[in-house]
Amino acid sequence: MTIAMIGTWRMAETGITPAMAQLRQGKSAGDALVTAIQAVEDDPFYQSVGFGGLPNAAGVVETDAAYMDGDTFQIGALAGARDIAHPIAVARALSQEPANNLLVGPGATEYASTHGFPLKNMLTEKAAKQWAAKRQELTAKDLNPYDGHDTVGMVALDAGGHMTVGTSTSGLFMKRTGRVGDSPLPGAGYYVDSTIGGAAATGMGEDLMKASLCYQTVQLMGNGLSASEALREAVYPFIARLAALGQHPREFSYVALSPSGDWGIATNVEFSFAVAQDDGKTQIYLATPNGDHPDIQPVTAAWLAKEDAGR
Ligand code: SD4
Repeated sequence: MTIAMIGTWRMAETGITPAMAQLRQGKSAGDALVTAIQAVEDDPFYQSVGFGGLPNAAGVVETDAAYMDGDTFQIGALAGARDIAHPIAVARALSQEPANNLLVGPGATEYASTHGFPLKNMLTEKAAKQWAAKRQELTAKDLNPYDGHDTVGMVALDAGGHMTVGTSTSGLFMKRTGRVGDSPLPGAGYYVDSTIGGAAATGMGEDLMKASLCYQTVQLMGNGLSASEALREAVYPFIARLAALGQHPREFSYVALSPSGDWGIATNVEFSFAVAQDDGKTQIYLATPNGDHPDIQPVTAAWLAKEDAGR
């Protein structure tokens, strides 16, 4: 049986590499997914996920995360959550509850603290400084505050053919308090069915949540399309539709994986992602949109050095 993982952005590699070692030892797709996403959450170098994530307009880090089991369709998610060190681990625990599967704000923090999950101030000094500088800049000029956002979204396949999907993000830099993106929303931010495959999204949540493109991608894969074909059919026509409605579509990027290890991506912006299969090493790729398909190249050493500069 094939084992595989795919994840959004360069940061996914940080988690996929140790998680693939676990899959090779026979660990489950659920354990591997949490290991992978937690590694990204713990790394303050990545400023859009977990510890070190960029804060909201009030200077507070609020996280969104989700976990889905492709065997059972159990879903757990949290939104606008504060002080939770490992949102993905809490999302997984919530997926095992019979109800109360999506918790927001203080409810999420209370659940984490009463169920033994570590609490932590997620704001680093570096992120606080960036917030102060951004606030000054925003008052001085009329700028779009919502840059500096990336979700880590991953799909995992274990040796037993089980699949999981997860997302974790601090959302948009300078978002309003309580703002929630697509990442905790099933169908829009993520979806997985172990008999068909899974998909996860990153980009501008306000646009991504206008359709359930992860769900649609999985259904199209179920109709026999490859991961790439399914994403192409789901994603690009929707972006075109938004444009036709005069809506100026913002960033849309997706990863998808099937139980045979077939993977694909779709994007309307330059987008990096990481993939690993069987005994192979984790490969980071860079995709550039080209009409209704991406051009995909392995990243160069120079690209990686630039991306990791300042680490
Ligand atoms: C959100 N989709 O909160 C997330 C952020 C993201 O690339 O993925 N940006 O809207």
